[in-house]
Amino acid sequence: MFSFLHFPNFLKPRHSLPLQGILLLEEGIKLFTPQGYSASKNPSLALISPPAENFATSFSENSDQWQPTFFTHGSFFIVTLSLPRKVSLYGTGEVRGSLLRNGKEIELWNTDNFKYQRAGGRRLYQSHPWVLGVREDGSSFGVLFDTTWKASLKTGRRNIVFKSTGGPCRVLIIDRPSPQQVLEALANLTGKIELPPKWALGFHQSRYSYYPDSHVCDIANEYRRRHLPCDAIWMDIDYMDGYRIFSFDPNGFPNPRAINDYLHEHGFHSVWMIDPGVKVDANDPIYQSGSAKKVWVTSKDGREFQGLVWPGSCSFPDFTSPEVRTWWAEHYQKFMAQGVDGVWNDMNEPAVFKTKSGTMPEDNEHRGGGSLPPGPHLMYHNVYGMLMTMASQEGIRKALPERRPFLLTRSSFLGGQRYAATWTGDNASSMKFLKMSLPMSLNLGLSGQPFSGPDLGGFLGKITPDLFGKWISMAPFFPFSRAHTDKSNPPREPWSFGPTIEQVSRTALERRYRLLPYIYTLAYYASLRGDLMMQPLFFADPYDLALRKEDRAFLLGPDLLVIPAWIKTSSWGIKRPLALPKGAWHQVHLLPKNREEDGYQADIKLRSGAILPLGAIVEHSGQNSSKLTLLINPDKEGKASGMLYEDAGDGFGYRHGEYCLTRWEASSEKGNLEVKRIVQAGAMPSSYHQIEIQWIGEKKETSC
Ligand code: NBV
Repeated sequence: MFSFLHFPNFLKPRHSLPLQGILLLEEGIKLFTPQGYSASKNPSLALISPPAENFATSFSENSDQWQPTFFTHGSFFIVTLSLPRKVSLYGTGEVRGSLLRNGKEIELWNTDNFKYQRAGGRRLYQSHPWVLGVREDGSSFGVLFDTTWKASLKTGRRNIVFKSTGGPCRVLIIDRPSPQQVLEALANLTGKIELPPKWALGFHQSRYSYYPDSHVCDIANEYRRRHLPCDAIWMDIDYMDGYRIFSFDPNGFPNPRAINDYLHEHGFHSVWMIDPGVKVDANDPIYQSGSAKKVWVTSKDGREFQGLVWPGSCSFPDFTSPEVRTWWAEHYQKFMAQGVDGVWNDMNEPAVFKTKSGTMPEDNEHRGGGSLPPGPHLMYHNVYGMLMTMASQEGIRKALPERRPFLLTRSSFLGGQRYAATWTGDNASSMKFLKMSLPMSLNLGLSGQPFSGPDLGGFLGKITPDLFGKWISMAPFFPFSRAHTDKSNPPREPWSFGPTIEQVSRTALERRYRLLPYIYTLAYYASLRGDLMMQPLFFADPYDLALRKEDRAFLLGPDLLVIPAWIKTSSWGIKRPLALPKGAWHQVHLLPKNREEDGYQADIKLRSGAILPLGAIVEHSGQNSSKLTLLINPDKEGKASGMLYEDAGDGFGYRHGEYCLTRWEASSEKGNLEVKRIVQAGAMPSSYHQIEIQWIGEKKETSC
């Protein structure tokens, strides 16, 4: 059963552990503490403010209540929780496979997992010890196993079994009337995303690697020359000098400031990669200062641990220590001063080459500090990436205090959304991976991380023009929208596949930019309340059981239903009929109909009663247009409403009122349409002066 956590103690007896206390954190949120739990052996990194240990003493005698049971089995700690009948399970983080997580087994051990092949894909780059349950009646619960140790999670028919290599840990259960409310509570407990700069919500072009710097400029030029919208170009590891982090290759990237200036002049932002491994090199300033400050993770015998990664032998900063995080953060000062806009943290599981485990030994030692105790790698491995992003975010923030940080990470943990957006690692260029990318981002959202997306096009393997067309047709809808590919592949930019696919790409990218005012509003609500940007279909109607396992279509925010064209045209097609939410969802077009009918673009439908704000077609998010289109789908009473968030697109002025939150209300009475603009909050005037109304249904007189 638990192949991953070997069972030398298989024959050992189980010992049940009594409950020490139940703490009611707020109505419907309970924290269960087993006997033997100790915060110093099981620090919480998921929760923003973990309740102090001694609070959990209000022992409850009520054994009728639904609660977890705790055991020890040899050296393992086990939690089981019985499940209600016909429950639908979700979450469990970044996982391959279907949206519905019933009957799955996953391993919580962050793993560099090329093509998701290792361990059958049961463990990937991130760990989320979290399950979301939706009962038959639509009410919902969430279970958070509050531990960072290596563990496994099994969602059986009758119960959930969580098995950890750490000692007794606390379990938190949230019970709410709907899944949306459970996720709002999860966001309050584990944190929300930072409001991203607007450019980060545009389209991104990446490759491993654009080299030398002139290649970066060529890509930027082609995008503009061909009028293909794009906001950012990404620099992968080859920009570095011998893969030394925070350095630039003197031949290929002698003047990074000039490249960044060039990109900025042409309306692009730049994102540059930083890995955790520091080359063991007495002449490298990062290694020198790190060694002087003794920042490295050590082996069991107390000696500096070294492992192979891109630069050769590397040492690894021990991000569990606040002093080490501050040391790390300081390096961003000089780096960001080169005009770097965003940072990409890769390989931070951490990946270590030529080892059986793919990472550092489990008995390596971390020093901890602040609220974190010292502990073995077995305890800190799963949060190594998240602690790295915590330090990176601090560094970017200090280096550019007037700008919103943008950081992308491969490895993370429950709560990691506080520090970075994420992508789903090294996927492949196949239909299978394209299909899988939808439930992957959906389940990341259902685990508290709303800002994610896959490598569009797929990272590994060959691609046909047709398959690229299918991938790029999804660019409008993933919260994080970036095309990326491996080194061994020929060019993968939209124009590399001939004029037909270039036009398909243009249509897809223009659709994203038309949707940008809506997507930005969704990001605002994700940062404010923890709302999901990309949502599963069952959010539209948690009572409709037919929607519970549908993962071929999805929602973008609450108002747009997206049905990929490829589910109709490929062998992934409709083997079982697509389950769609009931109600008058109306098909809408963002561009002239004939352009959208190219056989690749997804159908999109607007919820009855919704108003969708659309921007003009621009080539990047910094290009201003004062024209806003409101697409209105009135309900049976002829009414509709929608929200629109606007601000400067970057900086923190919005925290002091420099934003504009508008509620649009539309009604139709006796043949007269009325559209009202109600400024709900914020002191900034709207930047939209020209409002175009598109009323779905008959054409009528409009006043605005
Ligand atoms: O830095 C190179 C790649 C990167 O392009 C990719 O996105 C990461 O997931 N990186 C992994 C290391 C090498 C992969 C073969």
